[in-house]
Amino acid sequence: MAYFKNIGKIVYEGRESDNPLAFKHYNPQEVVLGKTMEEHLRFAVAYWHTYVGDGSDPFGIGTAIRPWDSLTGMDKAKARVEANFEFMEKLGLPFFCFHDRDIAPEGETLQETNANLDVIVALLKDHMRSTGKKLLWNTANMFTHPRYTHGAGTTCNADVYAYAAAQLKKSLEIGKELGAENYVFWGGREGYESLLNTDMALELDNLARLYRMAIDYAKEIGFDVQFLIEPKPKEPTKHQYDFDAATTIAFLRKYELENHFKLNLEANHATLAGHTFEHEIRVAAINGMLGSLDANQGDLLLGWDTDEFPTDLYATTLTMYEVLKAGGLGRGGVNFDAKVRRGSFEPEDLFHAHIAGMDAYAWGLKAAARLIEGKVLDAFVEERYRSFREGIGADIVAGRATLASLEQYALQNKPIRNESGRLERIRAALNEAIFGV
Ligand code: XUL
Ligand code: CO
Repeated sequence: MAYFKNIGKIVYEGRESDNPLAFKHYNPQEVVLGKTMEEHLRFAVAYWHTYVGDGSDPFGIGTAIRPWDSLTGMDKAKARVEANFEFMEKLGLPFFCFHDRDIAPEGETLQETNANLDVIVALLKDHMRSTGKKLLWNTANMFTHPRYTHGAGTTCNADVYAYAAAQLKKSLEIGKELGAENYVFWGGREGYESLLNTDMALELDNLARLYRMAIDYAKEIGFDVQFLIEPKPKEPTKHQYDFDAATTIAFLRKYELENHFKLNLEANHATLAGHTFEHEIRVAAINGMLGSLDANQGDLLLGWDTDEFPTDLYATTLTMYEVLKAGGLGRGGVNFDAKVRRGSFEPEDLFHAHIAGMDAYAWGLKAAARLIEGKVLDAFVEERYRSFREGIGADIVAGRATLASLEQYALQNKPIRNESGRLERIRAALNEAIFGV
């Protein structure tokens, strides 16, 4: 059955096209810097926003009109599976991502919940086999249900911790069954409201213990997966433990877990942390921890996670620049962890939103390739740091310098001369790379 009856296959028609249901920039087979766009971008649809989200907000109930609205329970879950593959096929999306609770409803007991999951996972597997679509990552939702009010891996209640572990175990089994490329941990309620009632050291130790159990179990069942942690500074808790890339890397190193994890970075989480997305990607990349991207954008006028579809070309260009410089996303991809606005309630809007995001990323990829091919930034940065390639700078980089040798140099040095950083000239060049004709 077709759920999106009025929409056909979305194809690349190029810049001249005025068809809103066509790609103007995303041309999957077009080669950019030696790889096709499809290979670079590895786009994924986020099950939760696209099939489960209903447009509700703290002030109003859902507005979304969806073709499966009349169904409930497992019938609705099955309809969403069908809709997912139709949607991916029509948009040419190679991957999808989900939380366990997105795909199947919770039952009265954990046994019943797991049985619901088994039915849907079998259905997903059939469709994946017949369509060739793949699972970029799955995860366990350990934050929505009231049992997780004090957290999951960082809860104060050992019974809740055990429940979370059971849920995680099942999710790893699902990941293996569906051949997931990655498994994501986003610390939904892994954080705290107030130190007045919190044992931070115990909570962090316990979180690391849960990660260790996941590594051991994946090994035990032969699940060849890349584990990812998704940093976020706040929301839902006031202080999320995985605040940003740097904090998360420090946590992983403390517990000697760094070789088992990479990061799943999200644009809106970066801005909530007071960083740009490209900052977070660079921090991950220079630490060998760039895993995957959750593509969206926030609103700088708002202090919460608005999860808008990414349309800002400066941001997508600088994002893809960082990705290309880091050597690509490997097993990761570009997952649209993004939702249509509450006022964009028609099924057709889901297509417009993904087309906008895919085109913005394709544009960003092409502009980033122009920056790299023209050595626009590289040439300047190379020149800017040239003092570290000769003389005293080369000594510093080689580790030959000491405070005494540097003092000796500084004492006899001529007056120091700095050079302009030329940021405005560089920004103009960036504009040319993005918009130049
Ligand atoms: C929440 C968020 C999650 C994760 C997966 O802000 O980004 O959807 O991506 O749990
Ligand atoms: Co996310």
